[in-house]
Amino acid sequence: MAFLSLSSLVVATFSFVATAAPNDFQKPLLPHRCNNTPKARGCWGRHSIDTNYYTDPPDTGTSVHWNGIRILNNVQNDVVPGVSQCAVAPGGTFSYRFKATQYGTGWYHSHYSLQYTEGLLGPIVIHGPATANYDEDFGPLVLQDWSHKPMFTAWSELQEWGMTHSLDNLLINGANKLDCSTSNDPNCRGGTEKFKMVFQQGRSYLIRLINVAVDSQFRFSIDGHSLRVIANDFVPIVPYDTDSVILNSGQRYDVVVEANSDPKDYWI
Ligand SMILES: [Cu+2]
Repeated sequence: MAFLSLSSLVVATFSFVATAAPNDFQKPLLPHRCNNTPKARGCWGRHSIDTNYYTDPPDTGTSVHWNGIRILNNVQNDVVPGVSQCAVAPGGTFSYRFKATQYGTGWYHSHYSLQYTEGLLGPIVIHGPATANYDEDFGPLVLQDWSHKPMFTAWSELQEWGMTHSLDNLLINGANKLDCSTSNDPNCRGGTEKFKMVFQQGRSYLIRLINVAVDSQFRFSIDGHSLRVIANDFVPIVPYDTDSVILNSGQRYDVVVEANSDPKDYWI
């Protein structure tokens, strides 16, 4: 999680160490093979003219997008690998520098291939004024869809056979429960807990909703409570009350919830 305070910090710097995480789409790094010299042009470190890029995929880099953040006159920090920067090599570091000229709720995610669907993402809060009062800033609620099968595998199946893959679960701040006892999917992982938040009656809470899904739209609501919407993406808005908000991928809503119902459990 990354938090910036707009009043005290104008320039934000983020450093990321990119590592090649082994999973089923990446083979272990190939051993060093040869040097490229005037007399051996066919060699290029771990790769050569004989490298089969279908069976020996090149090392995976990364880059990190500051979703929704304005990167004015600062193209080299605008994250698109192969366009505004080279991908950060495995084990390498890269510092992004930008001016935080907006405030509110955002998120960052890998801008390289499908990495963010495997978890390379997180929320960003840039603190600033609000259009309505609240007692407590609860922080971000990251709404996510989750595939048991690695998305790289699902994507290559889609390319090869045109199979559609619907995602297996939905997560709030990385948590949800799933009963795998009736599933024949070997990738199913159960035994986990649902996300819970605890309110104190009479207090009001700012909740920062973020949809980071790859393939899902969310309608967010809390039974027995209404939501006072005070910001959308990085734009403060005139507050309005509603029972639910709809978020498409990448969108954020800041809502204030008053704990004014009977003290008991309510479904999110
Ligand atoms: Cu983005």
